[in-house]
Amino acid sequence: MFSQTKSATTLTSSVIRFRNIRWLIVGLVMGGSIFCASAELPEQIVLKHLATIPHDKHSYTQGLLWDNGYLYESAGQYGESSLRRVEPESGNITARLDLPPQFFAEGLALVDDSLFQLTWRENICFVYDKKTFQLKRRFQYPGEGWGLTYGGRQLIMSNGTNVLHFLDPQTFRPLRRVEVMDRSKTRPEPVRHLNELEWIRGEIWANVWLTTKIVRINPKNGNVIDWIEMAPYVPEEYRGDTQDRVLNGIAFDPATNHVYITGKYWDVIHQFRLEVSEKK
Ligand SMILES: [Ca+2]
Repeated sequence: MFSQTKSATTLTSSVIRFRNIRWLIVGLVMGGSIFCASAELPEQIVLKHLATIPHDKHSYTQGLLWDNGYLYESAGQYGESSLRRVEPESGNITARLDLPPQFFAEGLALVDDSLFQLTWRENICFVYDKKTFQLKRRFQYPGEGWGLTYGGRQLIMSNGTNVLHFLDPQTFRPLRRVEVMDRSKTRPEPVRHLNELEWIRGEIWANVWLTTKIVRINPKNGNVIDWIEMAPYVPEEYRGDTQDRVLNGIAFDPATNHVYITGKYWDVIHQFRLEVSEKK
């Protein structure tokens, strides 16, 4: 069952259309809401907290996505890695495939009826049938696999650096890459340790490893659009854990604009509604 929160809390941030100019974000924290403003703000977003869903605290979440009434999850660690279908109302796992112990599962993306699951240092992406979890094929790639999402035409993959690779889902061949840079600083800074990814309304949202922040990225040029501070939603007992139980896992349902956020070994998934409005 969903447990409704007594008072809705909102996270507010802003969409900025880039023209390679510097911009400014001013953040204010007032009464449980985070407000951001910038020099160019055609619209702003609000993440309104709706519910808290149970999550398997034995799942080292490395990938999360939403499809047709279910969450799909990739859980990592050697000897613990799996692919799961999760019923969001209850948190129950309705399908599960355990990987052989030599594989450390990572990011997860859905292309049509195929689930793509990365591995960390095994250089293999497994492709499964969405319904049966039957292995259909596998791809090899160089380097580490961290996060994965699908932008409608291309897969987007992170590898722990500040580089995102755009891949052909038919061949897994790299098509292009962008470097993710935060240009709000006096000197532009690379955003390293990009981890779990989610394609949301033409943007890439990414967890940043070992932080409580989600970064919103412009897929065209890699520029940071904005940051979302999720610290208020990190379970109290996990705060200060700088190794394992960190924020990781973003899923989006475009039909309802619901955003699902969790972390590794967390016992909760937070459900938000993404609201977009013109800047006043
Ligand atoms: Ca995701």
